[in-house]
Amino acid sequence: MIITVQQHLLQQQRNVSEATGRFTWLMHGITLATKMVESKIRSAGLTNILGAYGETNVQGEQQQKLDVYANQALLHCLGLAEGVAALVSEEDANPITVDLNPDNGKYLVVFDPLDGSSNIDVNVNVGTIFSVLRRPEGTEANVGDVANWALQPGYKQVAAGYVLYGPSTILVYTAGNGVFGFTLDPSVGAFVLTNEKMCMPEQGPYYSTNEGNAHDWPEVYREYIRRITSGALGQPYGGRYIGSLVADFHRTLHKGGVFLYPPTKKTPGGKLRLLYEANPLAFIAEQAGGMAVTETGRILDIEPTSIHQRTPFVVGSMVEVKAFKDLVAEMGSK
Ligand code: P6P
Repeated sequence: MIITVQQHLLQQQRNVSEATGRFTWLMHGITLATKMVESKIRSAGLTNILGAYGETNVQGEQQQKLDVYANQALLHCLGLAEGVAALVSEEDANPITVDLNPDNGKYLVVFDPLDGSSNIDVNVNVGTIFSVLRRPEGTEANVGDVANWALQPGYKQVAAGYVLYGPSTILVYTAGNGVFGFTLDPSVGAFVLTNEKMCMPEQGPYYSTNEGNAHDWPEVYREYIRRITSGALGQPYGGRYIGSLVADFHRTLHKGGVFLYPPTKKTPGGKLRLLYEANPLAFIAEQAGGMAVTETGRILDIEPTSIHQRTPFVVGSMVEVKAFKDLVAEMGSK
């Protein structure tokens, strides 16, 4: 007997007293948009949807055609969803307002429409990442304030999730009551529940990072990789790096281990974005029994100062991430 994501959300909604159905509508917007993206990705090699779009985004990155399509799909579907006040996209410099009426617009959705899109031309997994925030209490319908509404620490997220477009298309999300996994069943065109209460193993077999940057890392990161690969945590480690954040994270969630993107001289504040990459994945990691930190503390405690800000990112199993925190303390105390 299958349970679709819509049925799951309606069941969950019954357990949440103040749920008004707006959250369920919002999640419908996300699942519909990602099914549209999935359909485009599946036929990417056969239609003229691959390659560069010919413009750069606010990050200064060359937009791929599928980046633009995914962004438009999410803006369209979430723009129709009840309860959405505004949207923040990795592809757009400023937030997009939807319904600023305080009686209707209760949520902000922050998303990376298609992360890792540079991998599409070589047929490697890509993903959509999203984070749901409550509109701050007492905010007036003032367009100029909307960007500030999104500047909330990650522990305030209402929900977070991702869709991984791989051999199968999966949706993983949390609303603070555990992590749930769904698989798109093409025969019915619905995400069906395939993993209840996903848990990250306490320790795992892999470390995952771009070691091509190691010469540029702060010393503590080099020492950390030296230690875990020399057996300091009581076992050998294999290296796995796909270069597509959602795929590297999903493997870490399932198998355990650690993923890290340290600061480099080129990106001293880190490469990954706080609001729509690190925060949503950190929320999922913690809900699954893992951890997510920087050298200075918990990812979810960072007070954001701009909607596109970046952060160093160390996420994974309790054993590996705690070992990183202990090393930072050990080296910091030297
Ligand atoms: P690098 C993809 O461009 C991305 O934003 C993430 O998906 C991925 O984890 C990271 O960058 C890869 O970066 O510098 O290793 O190519």
